[in-house]
Amino acid sequence: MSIYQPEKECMDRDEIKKIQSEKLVWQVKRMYENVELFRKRMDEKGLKPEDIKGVEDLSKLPFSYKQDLRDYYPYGLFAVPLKDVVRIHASSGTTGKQIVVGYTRNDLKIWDECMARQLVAAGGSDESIVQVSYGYGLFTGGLGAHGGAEHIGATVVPTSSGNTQRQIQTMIDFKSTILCCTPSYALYLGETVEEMGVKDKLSLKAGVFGAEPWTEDMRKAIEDKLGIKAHDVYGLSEIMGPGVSYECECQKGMHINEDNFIAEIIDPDTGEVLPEGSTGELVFTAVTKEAFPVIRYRTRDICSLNYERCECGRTFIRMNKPTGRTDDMLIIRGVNVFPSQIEEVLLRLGANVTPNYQIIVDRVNNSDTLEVQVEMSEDIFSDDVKSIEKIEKTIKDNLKSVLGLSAKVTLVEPKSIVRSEGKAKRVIDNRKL
Ligand code: DLL
Repeated sequence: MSIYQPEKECMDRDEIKKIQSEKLVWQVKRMYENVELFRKRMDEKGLKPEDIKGVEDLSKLPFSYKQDLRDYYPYGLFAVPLKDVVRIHASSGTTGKQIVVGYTRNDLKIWDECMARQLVAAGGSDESIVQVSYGYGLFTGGLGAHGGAEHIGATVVPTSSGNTQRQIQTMIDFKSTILCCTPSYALYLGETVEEMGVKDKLSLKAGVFGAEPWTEDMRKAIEDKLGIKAHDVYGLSEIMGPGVSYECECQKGMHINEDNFIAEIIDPDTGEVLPEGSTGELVFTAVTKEAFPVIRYRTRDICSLNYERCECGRTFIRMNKPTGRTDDMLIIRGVNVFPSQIEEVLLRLGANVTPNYQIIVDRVNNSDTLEVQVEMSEDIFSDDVKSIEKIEKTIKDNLKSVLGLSAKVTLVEPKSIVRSEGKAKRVIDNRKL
């Protein structure tokens, strides 16, 4: 396997630290000048940009949170004028309002480079035919993978997600060699390939899968069904999108693109930085991002970092697969869903339903399913099937427009959802991970 930018990906650790320090000092200064919230938080801590001299001072800096993006929606945290922003992406917030991120031309170049490193680590080159079956649009998956593939000169097949049988026919006819999509979609594609009996017609060699948690068992199943090597890729919109970290041929954790992102593991309750190798909340500082930079961003992902040298020769540290989250965000078919978004829809619809609801997530035929059970109000409770169906449809349509996902909606009798004496347990997640 080759390495896309060995001069960067295999840099001496001292060199990485030096670069991170220089860029951090630059980033803190410009954010202090341009981002009101950051300046306010620095002032509250009695910190001036001059107090930050390098990575050793990182832990002095204030954290940033998903809530900040909501409070400063849409553009309030940008560090450049909008005329310098060439792309916007967005992702689910905790309520109906999305969180918005922006990129300058240079940000896109860096993103392309990071994703290019992933694709080359998966065996990609200018001879590859890369089928991008992540969703295109405000979600970062489609255009993120697309940019990386073009960057290495590969031939991109931008199918986006869905239309599974046609997707497979395209894969066969266009001789796609690398597949990029969510692992659950990869598995679904693999099963459909089996059903269609066309595995021997595929030219696929590798896959780059991420945007949601997946297990080693799932990896084996995907590799087996599609006859490929499956690589894990991690990222989040707030930091960049896919390619914040990437898995090499060793398949033992994802190398963090440390020339752009500094990772820390903290105790989610106290905010203390934990010793090397500990499991805790992953925090990122984006030192090169121009349009939407973040310092010490709380990802809410739980994982650990691996500082051991990797056999592939890359010197960037690796993050292990995230094992969970510190918040209640669910990832359903690759889409981020907060229970509060569902609650908001129900409250908005008012009288016919009560805010007593239960979210049931499951995996059927390797595809995630979402069911929302909602209690009817006493007034509407009747045997009139037509009106019940109408209400169910209204809720379903509203959920679809807010979440971007189809959910099964079932109205249940008043007082039939189990009441809790403590915190309501709104979510039943039956997926085995
Ligand atoms: O999911 C970006 C992405 C697109 C990553 C395509 C990889 C491939 P968001 O929609 O903002 O961005 O969701 C970010 O998804 O905080 C994690 O909880 C989860 N996540 C992303 N990649 C992985 C992964 C994209 N490889 C959130 N393993 C993150 C586990 C992942 N969880």
